[in-house]
Amino acid sequence: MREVRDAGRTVSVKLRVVRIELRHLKLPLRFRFETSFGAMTEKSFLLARAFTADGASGVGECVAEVDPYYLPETNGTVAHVIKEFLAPRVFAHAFESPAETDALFAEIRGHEMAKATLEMAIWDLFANARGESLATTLGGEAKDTIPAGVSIGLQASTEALLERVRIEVAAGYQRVKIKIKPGKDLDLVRAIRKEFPKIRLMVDANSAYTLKDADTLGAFDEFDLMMIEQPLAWNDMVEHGKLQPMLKTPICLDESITSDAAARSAISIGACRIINIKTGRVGGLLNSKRVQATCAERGIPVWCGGMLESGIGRLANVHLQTLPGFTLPGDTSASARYFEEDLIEPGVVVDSNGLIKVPKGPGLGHEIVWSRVDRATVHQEVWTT
Ligand code: OSB
Ligand code: MG
Repeated sequence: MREVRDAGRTVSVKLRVVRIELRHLKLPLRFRFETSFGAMTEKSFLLARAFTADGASGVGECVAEVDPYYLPETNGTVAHVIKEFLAPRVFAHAFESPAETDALFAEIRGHEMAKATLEMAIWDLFANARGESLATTLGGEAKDTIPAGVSIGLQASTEALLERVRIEVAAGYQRVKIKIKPGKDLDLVRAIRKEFPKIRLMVDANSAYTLKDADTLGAFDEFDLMMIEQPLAWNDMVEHGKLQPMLKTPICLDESITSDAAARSAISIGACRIINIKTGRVGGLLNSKRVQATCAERGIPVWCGGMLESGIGRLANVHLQTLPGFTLPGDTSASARYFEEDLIEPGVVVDSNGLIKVPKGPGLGHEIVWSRVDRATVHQEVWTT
């Protein structure tokens, strides 16, 4: 809700979205990012922009990919759902709070990434209209910095992986995560531990194992890992509940946590001891806040995951991490690791202590360079009321 001073009275003005742009962008990645489910050399993603009649705007980055190999949504399903189901509901509503998208979108099942895209644009629109930072609009704490970790993809050789770890540790990152898959797992961790016995280290399997691999997964216990991320199937919480008691290493769920309800279920059956929050995966910033609160009540640490976002989605992740409970370094790393030229100026920077500054200006707090966004845009659709 915006407030207008009128002869000393404060009059509330409801916010109406009158125009939505949905762009498809392609940005080359500085290096190939390989996981157990595939490899990426380019970031191909959707960007939504919501406008009010007086020209205020907000932007939302989508974390869906070209194919449904991480989770079921794709750029194609997101564009369809935004156009047919979400945008019409946003146009029909007068907003007093960005939290109202929750009820507006409630009857649409699933499609978390699509919902999160438009929801982020509306949070950013409110932050811009109020002249405050997204962290403030979200209700974050007055933190100046957040701790940064880094996610390293599968490499061609163990030596190549060690070289990447050396670079990231020297850069100051507070925690290193490596991707694993069957056959590329224990040997990698053993080699890293030999050279770096003390760094905060973890592995992410992206659902590449089954319960039959419990012995392999148990063998990680000797390496003092912070956690094993999503070892088993993306849609099987019960199996994680069987695996966790067999391991000393905490399991962290990523793919399996698509809502606050999923977080409650996972924790209640002991399927994990840590949760990775990704706004796109849980259906938005409000749901991210809910998952964070659920975890805080139950003593479960959370951290903010990443999806190789451009600077726009990356900054939203920075603001989200000002909420209480984000005590562990996340996967938000420096812009320059991913892109020759990010879409924001300045890019997200990580200092030698592994810290990222929380922007204090309105909205995302860094300039979005629209000429670069235009150059990266391969397709655009516009809808108006
Ligand atoms: O599982 O956390 C994951 C990237 C794409 C899809 C899934 C994941 C990731 C990452 C990269 O680990 C984190 C980042 O650097 O943004
Ligand atoms: Mg993960």
